[in-house]
Amino acid sequence: MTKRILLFVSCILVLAACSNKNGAKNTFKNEGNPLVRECYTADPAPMIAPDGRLYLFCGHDEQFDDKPGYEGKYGFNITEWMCYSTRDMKTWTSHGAVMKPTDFSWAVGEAWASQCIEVDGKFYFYVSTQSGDPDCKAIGVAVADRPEGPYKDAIGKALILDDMTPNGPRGWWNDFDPTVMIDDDGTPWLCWGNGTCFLAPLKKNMTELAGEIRILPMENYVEGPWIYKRNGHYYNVYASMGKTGNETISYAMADNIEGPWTFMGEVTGPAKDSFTIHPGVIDFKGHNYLFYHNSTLSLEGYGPATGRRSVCVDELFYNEDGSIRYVEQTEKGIVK
Ligand code: FUB
Repeated sequence: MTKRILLFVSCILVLAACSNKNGAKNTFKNEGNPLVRECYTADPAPMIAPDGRLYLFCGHDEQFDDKPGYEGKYGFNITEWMCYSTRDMKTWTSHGAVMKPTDFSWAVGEAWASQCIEVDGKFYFYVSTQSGDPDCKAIGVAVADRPEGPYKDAIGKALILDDMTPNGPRGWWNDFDPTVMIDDDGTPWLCWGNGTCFLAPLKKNMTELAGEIRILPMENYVEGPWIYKRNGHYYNVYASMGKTGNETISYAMADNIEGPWTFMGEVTGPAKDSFTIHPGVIDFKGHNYLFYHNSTLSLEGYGPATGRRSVCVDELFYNEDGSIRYVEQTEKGIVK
């Protein structure tokens, strides 16, 4: 009985650590991987804000099957998106939860992968959630004046719905994991997809499609695309299927965002104890970083699980020709 009460109290503490909405300001030191240890976190999406801070958005993993009210499916239970920030990659501030799927009037389901981008002083937050049950994955967009929110639904409906794309290998699971970039000519591009990698231009308002949805053929593609441009090359870093049956991270490069894309190989292997891995690549203060998640953290008696992942970061290096060197996932991370 005492054991049960202790487990329940621990569980509440783990949840409380991450669930302060807008205004929570805990700080913590980067002590190696996993980077975030106050609660379970997944699907990292880094962004540099005009204030010079790196903001990190991620989902709050809460797979506590033995906890009353547990509603997770597929081993996940992700009820909110979290935000962290840093000036130096050493000291981090937790801004708590910035949004929940229920903040979108039309959405049901969980807080899957997201990405935030700043345009003209506004922060556009693209998220994966569901538009209906079961499994009609969808992409929403919210907007805020500050990176840590408060965010509100920008259009009052889904930006991408499952009936806008052909049902590829994953059927109604096609439309999630958004990534956004602004091209040199000012065109914003939205890329997303599970099983199929989709690409579409956005209008300058960031909240409407400006053209047809294209399919980007990507070798060994599973999900979690992360697109960006560096020194004239386009990159798509994405979750691929590894030889062990767990996801790895691969990448492709192109001279034109619409293709053709050349498969370049693996960026890193499977994440420890996790079926999924999800990339977020960023250049910050002269260093390049690969954010990803693994499942090595044990918090309050809960060990590794599909839905108890933790955000990690390791340094990423480019070769002279722009190709990416293989990234070893380390426990030390970027701590010197
Ligand atoms: O976290 C839920 C889903 O798992 C994400 O949307 C995928 O990228 C995978 O990490």
